[in-house]
Amino acid sequence: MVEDVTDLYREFGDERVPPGQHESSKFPVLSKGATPSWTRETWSFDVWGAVENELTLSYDAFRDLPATTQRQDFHCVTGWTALDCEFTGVPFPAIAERASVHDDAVHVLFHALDGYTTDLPLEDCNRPEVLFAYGRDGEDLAAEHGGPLRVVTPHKYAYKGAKWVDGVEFLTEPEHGYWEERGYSVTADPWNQERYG
Ligand SMILES: Nc1nc2c(c(=O)[nH]1)N[C@H]1C(S)=C(S)[C@@H](COP(=O)(O)O)O[C@H]1N2
Ligand SMILES: [Mo]
Repeated sequence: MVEDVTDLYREFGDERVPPGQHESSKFPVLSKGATPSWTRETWSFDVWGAVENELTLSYDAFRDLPATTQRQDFHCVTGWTALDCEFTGVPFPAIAERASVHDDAVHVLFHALDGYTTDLPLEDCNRPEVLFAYGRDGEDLAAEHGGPLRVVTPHKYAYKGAKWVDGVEFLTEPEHGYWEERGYSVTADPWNQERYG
């Protein structure tokens, strides 16, 4: 069953396609560098920082977690929006709950295999539409789009969605990721055009 969450824009604005964005019929690839390699045997998903239970999940253990499939929109800060993307994966709140996040955690830093990082306030992550996604349109996520695992953030510009994600760090003070250190917005609300910090 596919859950349609494309109406989440109503929380943020009147238009499904945020201001200054144009609808793209394609789903382009945007990476700061090369697609990293990985192996199923050595890959692990780690959760650490301000948590009661640090997690290390193997590829198979991650794929065994309860998953959901959602229809979502995808907004790149460079101006294109891809509507109706179908992602399958594990919601952020399920991971946070499993790790038992400390009460004083306020921020999250995502880590990826290519060295990319991105950060968000915890309250912006703790929503069911933020997925650790391993599937798109019924197939395993393509390597260039972040396979084996990526984050998707339909309520934020897509640079918040780390491709090749393999780690999540819970923080008691904000720390900034790759683009955020280079002047991009920490909160990145597309309907408020929060492109730059
Ligand atoms: N690890 C990693 N994640 C990343 C990036 C990256 O360079 N490395 N680029 C970001 C940007 S700017 C965008 S728009 C989306 C693009 O996702 P796509 O290539 O699947 O369209 O991934 C985001 N996640
Ligand atoms: Mo982007």
